[in-house]
Formats: sequence, structure tokens, C-alpha cells
Amino acid sequence: MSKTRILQIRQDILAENHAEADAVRQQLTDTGCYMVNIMASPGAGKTSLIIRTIEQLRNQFRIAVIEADLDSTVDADRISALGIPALQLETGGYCHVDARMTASALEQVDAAATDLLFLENVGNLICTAQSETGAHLNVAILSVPEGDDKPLKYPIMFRYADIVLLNKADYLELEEFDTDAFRRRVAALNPEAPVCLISCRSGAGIDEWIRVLTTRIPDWVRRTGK
Ligand SMILES: Nc1nc2c(ncn2[C@@H]2O[C@H](COP(=O)(O)OP(=O)(O)OP(=O)(O)O)[C@@H](O)[C@H]2O)c(=O)[nH]1
Ligand SMILES: [Mg+2]
Repeated sequence: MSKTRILQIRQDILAENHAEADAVRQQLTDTGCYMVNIMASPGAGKTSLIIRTIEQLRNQFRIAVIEADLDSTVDADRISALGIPALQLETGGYCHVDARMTASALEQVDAAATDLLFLENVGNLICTAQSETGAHLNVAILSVPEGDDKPLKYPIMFRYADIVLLNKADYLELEEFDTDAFRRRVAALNPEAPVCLISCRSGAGIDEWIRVLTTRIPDWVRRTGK
């Protein structure tokens, strides 16, 4: 197959996914459910962030979580143990979630009874940023042990994210991680994206993340108790 033909097929797939993502987002908006897509490498702290966020916001918003993994229900079980609805989405070997997968997951989520829906994407810093899920907000986490050069190596992720979180700040004393260089590298790719330094372990910076997140949540999201 010629390179031109391969490129055409890839563009067709992306265009189809873009249209499906728009439809998913509209469906969620119509039911008053705001969806946040959390992306990061394996082990960077996606589930830990979602748990910290649930602790802070569960009295204000009705929260549900879609946990995407190649296999296993480990993360969904951690969320369910908190009494929060958690749906396991097995991607069947795919390294990212696309809008069609979100649409099929939504058949099992009570979106009308959910204000904030978190999607924990598959642990991956590459293709998750190349596939729209239908989320309203895209959040990228990098953890300190991964290194401050990652915006240089994985620019697509740092361009795609609406908010960038630098997790495992408690490791800063142990690792040679240049926070200013990291911020500069993110800003060069994505000047609009706030960068929050957090530790899901100690809780440092979580208040700032919650402030940044809640300022993004639009008025149409119903608040519990209203
Ligand atoms: N020291 C430190 N460890 C953390 C922090 N946040 C998460 N961890 C630990 O890092 C490990 C991975 O955290 P998870 O939240 O499971 O990461 P994840 O991105 O959901 O991982 P996968 O779903 O497997 O891709 C766990 O042992 C956490 O306890 C942090 O801020 N500091
Ligand atoms: Mg996880």
C-alpha cells in the first residue's frame, strides 16, 4: 500500500473519531455530565489523583469513574471501595481510549445521575494524546521520576493537555528534576495550560489542582443539593 493511501486511511480514522467524540461530548453536555480525561504513563499517579479528587469533591458533585485498562479490574475496585460508581473498560489490547469506546462505556454509566465523570485512560504518554475520547477536559500527569525532558520527547501530549500536573513532588529532593526547565518546556508547547506541582502521597498542591479544575467546570453542571 502506498504511503499516500496509508496517510489517507489514518486521516479518515481520525476524522471519524473526531465526529464521534463531538457526539459523545454533546450527549454528556445534554445530560449535565462533565467528563475529564486523565492521561499519563503507567504508575504516574492517575488513580491516586482521582482518589484525591473524589475526597475533595464528593460532597459537591456526584462523581463516577471509567477505568480503562488493557486488562484487570484493580483500579476500578479501588474506586468502588470508596462507594463511587466505577466502570471497568477493557480496551482489549488497545493502548488508548477512543470515542467509540467511551460511547459504549456510557451505555453502562448513569450520566444523568453524574455531574463529574473521570476517565482514567490507559497508562501511555503517546497514543492517548492522539485519540479524542469525547471528554470536555484533558489532563496530563507527569511524575517527577520520569524526568524533566519528557515535554521534549512527547510534545503531542503536552500540547494536547488543557492542564498539566507534575506529580510525586515529594521525590523532588531525591531526583535531579529541574522544575523551572519543565515549566518552560511545557509553556513553549502549550502557553495556555496551567502546570500544577502536586503530591498525591502528601497531599501537597492538591488544593491548587482542585481550584484549577473547579474553575473549568461550567455552570451547566448540576451540583448536588441544588
Ligand atoms: N511517592 C509518591 N508516590 C506516589 C504519588 N502518587 C502516586 N504514588 C504511588 O505511585 C504508584 C502508582 O500510582 P497509581 O495512582 O496507581 O498510578 P496510575 O497512573 O494509576 O498507574 P496505572 O493505572 O498502573 O497506569 C502507587 O504506588 C502510588 O502509591 C506521589 O505523589 N508520591
Ligand atoms: Mg491506575
